[in-house]
Amino acid sequence: MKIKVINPNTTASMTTTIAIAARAVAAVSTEIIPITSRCGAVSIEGHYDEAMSIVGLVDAINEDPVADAYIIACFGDPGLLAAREIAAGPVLGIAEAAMHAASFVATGFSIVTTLERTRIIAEHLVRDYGMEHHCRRVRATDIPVLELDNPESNARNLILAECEHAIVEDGSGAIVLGCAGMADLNSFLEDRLGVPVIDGVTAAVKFAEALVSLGLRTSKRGDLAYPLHKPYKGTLSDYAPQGRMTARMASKQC
Ligand code: 2AL
Repeated sequence: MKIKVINPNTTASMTTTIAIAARAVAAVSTEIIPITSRCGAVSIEGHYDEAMSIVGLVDAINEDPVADAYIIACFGDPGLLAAREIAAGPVLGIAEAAMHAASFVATGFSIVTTLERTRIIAEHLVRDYGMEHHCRRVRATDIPVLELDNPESNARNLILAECEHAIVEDGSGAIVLGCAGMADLNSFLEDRLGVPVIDGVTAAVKFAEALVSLGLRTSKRGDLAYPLHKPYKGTLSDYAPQGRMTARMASKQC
């Protein structure tokens, strides 16, 4: 099966980190197709960055080849429901996947993320996903997303320290990593913390494989039906829904 793993920010080196993590857990028969968004912010750290990332995400879903499943590799899960509207196969957000995985292996988990503002966004997601009973606390490290990619930064030690606080102070039995750029930290952290550490990229790959193997696709009944055919005006006119076939959208990428 083919799984597109879409980094909705425009930093290719982060996509490389994400792709390595995804391929490390994928089945031999799974082809991971990593995609870096062609337009938008270099890192996604707020509501505006998220909103602006959705056009690039739509392009990535629509471009060839068609995949069996899609993963939005950003912890805000930007555009998740819009992506489900346009895709036939399952679409998973890494925050959603990680929280569900954590809820299977611990009665309480903490999320350790980047900036204070993304901490608040993650709290919204906890509520949206009905995870309030499982998530004990969302913690920020004040590390900008691109610093995770900088080998000179002290990011991994700061994240380790915050995870240690989470285990002791929150009484959490598992840690959810709150950024796709942390996808390479799993074993470093797990070796030192002694609790399950869940990165959403790898969790989403395994859930996507399971859903595809079960023959499950995105429901096209109700609000996840393909978008209604209608004109769009201005700079988004090329993104007007064409019904099921989105070839025109695919040929007019941002
Ligand atoms: C993210 C992420 O996963 N990628 C990105 O650019 N921003 N999320 C975050 N919470 O920092």
